[in-house]
Formats: sequence, structure tokens, C-alpha cells
Amino acid sequence: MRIVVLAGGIGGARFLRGLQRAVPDADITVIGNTGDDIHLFGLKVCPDLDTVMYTLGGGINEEQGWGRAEETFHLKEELAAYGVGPDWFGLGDRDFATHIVRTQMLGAGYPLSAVTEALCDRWKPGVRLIPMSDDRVETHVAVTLPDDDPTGPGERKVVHFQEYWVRLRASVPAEAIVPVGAEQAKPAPGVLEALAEADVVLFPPSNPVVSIGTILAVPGIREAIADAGVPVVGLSPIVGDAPVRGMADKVLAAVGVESTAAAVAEHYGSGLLDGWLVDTVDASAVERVESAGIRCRAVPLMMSDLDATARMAREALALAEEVRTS
Ligand code: FO1
Repeated sequence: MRIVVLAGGIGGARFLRGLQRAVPDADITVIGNTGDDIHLFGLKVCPDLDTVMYTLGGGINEEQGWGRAEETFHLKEELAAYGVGPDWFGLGDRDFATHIVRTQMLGAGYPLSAVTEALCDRWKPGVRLIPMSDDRVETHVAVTLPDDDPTGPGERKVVHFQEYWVRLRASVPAEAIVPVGAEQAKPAPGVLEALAEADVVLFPPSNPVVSIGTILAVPGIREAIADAGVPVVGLSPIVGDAPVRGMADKVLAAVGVESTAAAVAEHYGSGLLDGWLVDTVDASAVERVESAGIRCRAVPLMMSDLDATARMAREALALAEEVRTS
């Protein structure tokens, strides 16, 4: 079975581990979000691609869901000693090697998709990981800085997504979220082909705005999914009106979407989604989602361990089969 998964960071990566457990013989292609990418110290950092690669490759810092296990921070300390910022983004020594290799290969003229393939030669994630685009796309967020913010108290400012997410901890509303460069970006080689050949497309519980939404903002990808003519099934990242992890509710508000499992399904729309899994605590949402023309089931959605996640993946694939045969 050929499965295509649009993945962001931590939620997407954890779901993929369960999917691999559920269908070990499936051919899985992951279209990774690159809107979170950031240039630091002259290096290109790809948080969502690295989280998928490290999680499935066995190198992830499990508690954090990002960065490497057994990490040290000597480089970060030395940069801070030179007063070279930013100091709010935790890049570890082992992680730096990934960004150096990536930046070196990009500088030699390799596109990001080829670089990602080369990095995955080492990590062997067991899926084909393709960035959504080889072109630069960076999510920026318009905010009014907190009154005690050292960089500009009370100022209206557009900051890089990582500054919003990590330095500001999404403590102020996101007034606008812009995937800069998305309109001019092209799907990376292999993305449209994978969607055309897919038997099923899955939206894991990644952030619907800044992860999956950013991937869908690359011209051609949303259409390729809608036109693929195969079941598209998503799993709600919102459980009991709150995001399971991260701060999805903050960015959902920015695009006028209420933080509920049903509202996220409606946000994707029946033009895109054929099926939607909500958690059992949101069973009351099933009727509203079904009335939006999206087949819906309430099943446990907490990725508490690998078996729980594998069960979720099986439920998603079962719903896809139900959609396919209806
Ligand atoms: N998230 C944090 O909350 N704090 C950090 O210091 C941090 C550093 C970091 C370094 C490399 C990397 O690949 C990810 C990192 N993240 C950090 C997570 C990152 O902000 C998120 O994983 C994604 O951008 C959102 O999906």
C-alpha cells in the first residue's frame, strides 16, 4: 500500500512511528513542512524535517520531541560567550553537524530534497522524506510584543515563526501568519508524483495552520491531493477543545478557526478531507463533521505509547477503506 503523509514536527513524527508499526510493509512517503526552517549562524536549520528524520531514525530526544538524544551544548555556550545570538534557540552539538552538512550540500548546489535524501541515508527513517518544496518558504508571524519584551516593548513586529514559538512561547496572539515565499514555491521533485500514485493520503495530528497548512499553501499540492481520487483521512490535533501538545490554538485563532476537533475538520473542508478521526472525548463532534460532508469516527487519539499510536493509524486506514468502498 502506498501512503502519503503530510507531516509537521513532533505530532507528525510520533504518528509516523505508529503508522510504521501498524503497516510495516507499506510504502510511506512523507511530505515535510519547511516553513519552520530558520537560518542561524550561517546554517540552515529544518526543524520539522529533522524531527521526522531523528524520530524515525532513532536519534530523537524523546522527551522534547525535537533535537538529538545525548546532546551537549558546548558550541551554543561558546557562541553565547562571544555574544553571538540568538541564544533562545537550543541547538546542540550533535544537531549542529546536521545543519553543517545540510548547509555545505546546499552551498554545493544540491537542492533541499537531495540533501534530505542524503541525510536520511544515514538515519534510515524507513520512509521517503521529501520537503514540501526546494524553494525557500519561511513562516512569519505578526505580533504586538509584550510590554516587558527586551527587543521592543509593546511594538508591533513581524517575527520568524521560531521566535514566536520558542522565544515568545506564543505568549501573545498571532495577529497574522504568513508563509513567506509560498506563492512562488514549487512542490519538490517527487511530491506530486507521490500524491498521484498514493492509495491513501493522511493528515497526522500536526499543526493544521503552520505545519499542514503551510504544506497546502505550496501551489499545486492542495489540488494534487483533492484530485488524487483516493481517500484523504486526517486525525484531529485538538482533543477536548485543546491542542494535545504545542500551541495550535494560538495559531488557529489567527486564522479564525475555533480550537475544536470539528472546526479543524471544517477548516480543511470536504473538498480536501474524506474522513476525520476525533478523540472519544469529542464524540459529540461526529455529527457536525459528518454534516460537513466528512466521514467521522471517534476513537482514542492520545499517542500515549507506540501501540496506542499504531491503533490510531489502523483506525485511520480503516476509515479510508470505508470511504473508498462507499
Ligand atoms: N523548540 C523549543 O521549544 N525550544 C528550543 O530551543 C528548540 C530548539 C530546536 C532546535 C532544533 C530543532 O530542530 C527544533 C527545535 N525546537 C525547539 C522545536 C521547534 O521549534 C519545533 O519543533 C518546530 O519548529 C515546530 O514544529
